[in-house]
Amino acid sequence: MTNMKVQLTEDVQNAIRSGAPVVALESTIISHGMPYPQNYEMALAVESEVRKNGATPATIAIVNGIPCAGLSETEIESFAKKATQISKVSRRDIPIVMAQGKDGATTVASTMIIAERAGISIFATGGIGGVHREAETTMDISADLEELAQTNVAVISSGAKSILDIGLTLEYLETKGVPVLGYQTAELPAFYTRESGFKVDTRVDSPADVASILHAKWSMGLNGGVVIANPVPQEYSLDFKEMERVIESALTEMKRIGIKGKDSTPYLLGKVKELTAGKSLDTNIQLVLNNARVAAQIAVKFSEQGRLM
Ligand code: PSU
Ligand code: MN
Repeated sequence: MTNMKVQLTEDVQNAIRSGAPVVALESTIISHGMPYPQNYEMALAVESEVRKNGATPATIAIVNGIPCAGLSETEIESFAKKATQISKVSRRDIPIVMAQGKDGATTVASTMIIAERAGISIFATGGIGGVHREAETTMDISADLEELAQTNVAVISSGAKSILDIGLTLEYLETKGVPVLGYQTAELPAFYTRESGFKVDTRVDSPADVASILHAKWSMGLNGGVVIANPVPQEYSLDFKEMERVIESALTEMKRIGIKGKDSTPYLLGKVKELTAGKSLDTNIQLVLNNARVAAQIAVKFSEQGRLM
């Protein structure tokens, strides 16, 4: 579905028109996921990684009320510098930020929406939102999951952080009919670590095999996304037990000071970073780069196979 409401940069528009590979990237990770200047450097490095692997990057955000696919370096810098002054925009916030003519950093959910409207099928990020721990009482379930249930975009991530209940997140995705593929792994990674103790639905070993699954799903009219879980490279993975301890203490602190709603995820991410003395930031950057690389390779195969159909 294409829609005139999304503004494209010239290179993104040319790539989409000609059916060339394009990879969407989100902006919440820039404004709310990492500090400046690492967020700015990360955003540019990720775009360059996508290009090196044969695809066109399209960083997605709402700029002055306009949903955009493809940002200039100056725009990326502004999203990186203004950081949390820019609102975090998920599905429910899109119409408000558009009508008010403001800037918005897009989450996985809203990036998927804008990517789909622009005609982009492949999207790389760090981690997806999910069912939070104790969601049975808080009802805190990320809008990312509902988006994956209905919007036709494949999301390459390093799984879900264990700030979430990974088991419940997988149950939710199963109910909603969202395939969870492990890229060269049978185990779902837990963002900072290659292990989580949970299995994926299917292990897939090559970009071409992932692309075939995407074409099969969408050509059958099975609407919705696909989660492709790509583990952090071994040399950057952190210790599972140590991360569990850090996350437990971040969760306890969050409960104590009463943070809720859309502020939960950014709070937990910041606290984890603080408690690991920045070690988690380096891991975060490396896994995003790795996801961008694999996403570009999948986009190349997805586009090649699309031409043969
Ligand atoms: N997980 C991360 N890094 C992030 C996010 C999640 O490891 O930056 C961001 C993504 O933009 C994701 C959003 O879509 O948080 C989920 O927020 P919420 O739980 O409020 O839906
Ligand atoms: Mn939430």
